[in-house]
Amino acid sequence: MAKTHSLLSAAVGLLLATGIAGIAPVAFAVPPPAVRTDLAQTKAAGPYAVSLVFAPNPVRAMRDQLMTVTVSQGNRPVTQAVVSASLTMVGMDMGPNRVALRAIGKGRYQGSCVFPACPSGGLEWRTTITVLVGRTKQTVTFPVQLAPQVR
Ligand SMILES: [Cu+2]
Repeated sequence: MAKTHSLLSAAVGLLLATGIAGIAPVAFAVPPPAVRTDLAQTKAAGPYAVSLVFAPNPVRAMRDQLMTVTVSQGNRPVTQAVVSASLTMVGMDMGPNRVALRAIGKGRYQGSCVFPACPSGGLEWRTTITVLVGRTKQTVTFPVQLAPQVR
């Protein structure tokens, strides 16, 4: 049984290898983004834990991207913050791109943004989140890897 199974595995493996080899130029020309924007990234910003997630995924230039930021302190949601975001391209000044997020409850803040298409084809961006609570401002920066443009 074990032998049959391993033979079957080998056959399936060969089929897969052949299949993958056949589409290799397409499958490997576009590597998956290094930064998973479908998973919430969480970082500390002063006393707060700030997480960021984008939808849809992967993030692409020139379309509306919903940004959801969650702010908590000691596992309790921070609901009274004023949260905004600033999008910057790594290595190039693409002009100011600020996003105001609105509170949607439970320490979550949401806004829509658009990453411009870079003439150089650069896909590496950063999102800097500003959390203002009272007069205290904290900022934290997350990497954002855009997926290549579909044409
Ligand atoms: Cu650029």
